[in-house]
Amino acid sequence: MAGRSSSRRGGWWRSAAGRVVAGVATVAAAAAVLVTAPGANAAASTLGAAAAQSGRYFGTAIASGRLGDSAYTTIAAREFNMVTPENEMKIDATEPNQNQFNFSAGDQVYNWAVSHGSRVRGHTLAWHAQQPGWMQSLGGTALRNAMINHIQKVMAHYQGKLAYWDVVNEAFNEDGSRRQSNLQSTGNDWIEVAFRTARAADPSVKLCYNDYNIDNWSYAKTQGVYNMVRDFKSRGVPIDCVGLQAHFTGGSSVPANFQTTISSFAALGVDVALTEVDVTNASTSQYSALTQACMNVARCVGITVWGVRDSDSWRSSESPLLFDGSGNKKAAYTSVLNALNAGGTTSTPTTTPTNPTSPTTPTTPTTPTTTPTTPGGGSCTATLSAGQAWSDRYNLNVAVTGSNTWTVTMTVPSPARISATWNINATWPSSQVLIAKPNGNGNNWGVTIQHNGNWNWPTVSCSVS
Ligand code: 9MR
Repeated sequence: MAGRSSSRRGGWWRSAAGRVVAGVATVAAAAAVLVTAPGANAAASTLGAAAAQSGRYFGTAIASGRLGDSAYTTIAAREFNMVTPENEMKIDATEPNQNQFNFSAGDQVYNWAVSHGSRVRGHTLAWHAQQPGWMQSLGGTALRNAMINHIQKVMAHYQGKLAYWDVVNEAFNEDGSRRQSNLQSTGNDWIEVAFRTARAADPSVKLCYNDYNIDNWSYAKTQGVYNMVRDFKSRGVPIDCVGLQAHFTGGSSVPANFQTTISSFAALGVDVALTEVDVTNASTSQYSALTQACMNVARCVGITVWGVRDSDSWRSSESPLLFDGSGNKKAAYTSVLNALNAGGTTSTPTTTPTNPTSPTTPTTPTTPTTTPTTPGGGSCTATLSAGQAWSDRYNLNVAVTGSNTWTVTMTVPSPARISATWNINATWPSSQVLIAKPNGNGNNWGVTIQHNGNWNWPTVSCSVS
């Protein structure tokens, strides 16, 4: 399956040599790729394949207890290419007695997933709920140490095997403040300690914060989580992704500003995923709207529905999933599949969507990259290379060498606009100019550029501060 990060890191169409000359060759290669941009493909016939056309995944929660049900596993194996264990990697499942670990159910789901070509999202390492009894009765330093030990041991077991880990789950109140819990009582820094512990335990996996009711951009809880992620990025606390659970059940529905929420988190330099989607009565319009919102944000990496059939759902009375109890595809399935096949757009689709035009060879690119300067005696170099491209936008990877205290100024040619960045602290002197500084996550970062018809690459200059 097409991993978003692997395509971004570049493999087959990224310049091997980088630097100025190679950059021109890279643009030519990008033109070839655009022929196969999502809208130009024949429609894919499963959710996973349709999502993979744009480098995304489409996942489901899997319950180990249902793996003996062949109707269930047939659908799951056919349609999905990401699996979240619904309960099997939670704290009560993996550490039922203190420092005695049990990975049997988690491994069962993991092994089923990978043997069917799926990747796995780990869920979840630190949470106020589903704590085993021994943990519920701990507090203070003993609990803090137990949390650290739990993260270390569970992540060691799955080291190098998972795509994402929900490191911390549901730590905020509806008003945007921190949820009171035994973990919160160990000190407000418990979340960042969890993330730092997680990074050290397995540097290969992307580390996520996951929560519900953070879909509406103007909601206090959304802002509370956003401010935490922004703070973490600014201080170098390792966080790679935010999961919007997107449970549009129990009276909530997809907000009109959902895409704004996704793009705002993405602009902080994290992946965004919809991690536990379900919708009351599987409204086709809401399912297509939430899918479209993800498709429209380059860094929305995938969608996971919280179960296979309605009968598998934690809220089965609301029939919120894409397959009915008999395993038939529902109308919502088709609306999601169509949205995945259509690819992303930057504007609201009309009733008669047009195929995105495959651009012809980009016009002469501005010579990309490298303007080393030497203020204060140091120098640095910023090298651009092509990332993934779509009909309306493309990613550029930036590698800075020569210094760890760099400032890169990137200027995009009008009417192109930078729509997302990752792994930097960004400031914006104007809509065309980005000033990038390190955010503590190294010297490789990137941008998504809405080209608006101008495929010329931005110019960059690098200085040492
Ligand atoms: O779907 C899960 C259900 O089987 C469990 O009983 C429940 C226990 O807390 O957790 C459900 O999954 C939750 C997920 O782990 C976190 N977000 C909310 C989900 C639905 O409650």
